[in-house]
Amino acid sequence: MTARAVSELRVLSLSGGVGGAKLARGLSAVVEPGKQHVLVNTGDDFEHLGLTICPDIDTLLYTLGGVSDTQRGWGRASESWQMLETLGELGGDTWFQLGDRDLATHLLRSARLAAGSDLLQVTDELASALGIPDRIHPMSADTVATTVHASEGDLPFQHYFVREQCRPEVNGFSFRGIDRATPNPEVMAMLAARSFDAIVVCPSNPFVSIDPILRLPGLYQALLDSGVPVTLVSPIVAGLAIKGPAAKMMSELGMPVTALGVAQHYHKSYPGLVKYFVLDDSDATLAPEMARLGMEAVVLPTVMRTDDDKRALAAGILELYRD
Ligand code: FO1
Repeated sequence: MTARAVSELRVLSLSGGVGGAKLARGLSAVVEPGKQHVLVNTGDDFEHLGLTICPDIDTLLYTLGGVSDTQRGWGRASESWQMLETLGELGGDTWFQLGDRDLATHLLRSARLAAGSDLLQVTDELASALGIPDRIHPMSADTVATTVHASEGDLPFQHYFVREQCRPEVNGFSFRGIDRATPNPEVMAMLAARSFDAIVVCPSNPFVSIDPILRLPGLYQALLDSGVPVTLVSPIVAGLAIKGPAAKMMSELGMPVTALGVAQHYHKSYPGLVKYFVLDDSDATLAPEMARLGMEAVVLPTVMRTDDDKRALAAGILELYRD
């Protein structure tokens, strides 16, 4: 069998948040147009000011569309804030910052949903409007809402993450509606048809970005049955989360705040799922520990500052899948 070019590989990536979107952008640059399918978390979604807001979908849309604010990681570049400023003057809620350009996405999505489209259709429409060559698949068309169990009570995800700035101490999470939610049917059909050559879990928050996806009824089993080796990129590098509250959450949950702690979480929650565990160069000494968890450690530079970094990490991962 001639070794297939990395660019021809059909990739399923699982993503949520800013870190995940960065690797998805790297994968998009390495494979041919349409070869990457991104299964994205919707547990962060919420209704706000009468609008349906889908932050992880939008972070992915803007990042893959090349229009994201790369400094913040979320929202659009060249943004203005006239609506938000006026909303504040009128006494509206401004804790969740909605830029003028970003608002167009929320208005269009909310209007389409109100007119009877589902989240999968609306996301396809937005992705093609942004000229994105990859397919972006919301994890489900059904509503799944992440609740953070914190010292001061239960908080909807965006209240925890944005309004409270991740300050509350967490002791667990739940995903309202997940038991009744149907995993994205197109992705499930592609898994059953063995349509993927590579499956990559991006360096996203394990608890609030990846768990909501993997906990959807039947998805974990479908990944196992697909016969495709799964690669997971650690979101913890040298004991720190590159962005977001993953390290703080791990510490509050009593887990070791290391890449090994991440591997142990996935080994316990999803036995047999992860074949390749990607460690950053700075964590290379942890490699031997991975074998004990039935995982093969792969050491690569995983901190993505530039588009070249993203592409290099994506290429390094996909090398694992060439025949
Ligand atoms: N994150 C913040 O920390 N503050 C915000 O005001 C904020 C607004 C916002 C608006 C649209 C959007 O798509 C994302 C936004 N985010 C904001 C990020 C959002 O909280 C995401 O849930 C995180 O990226 C984690 O996934």
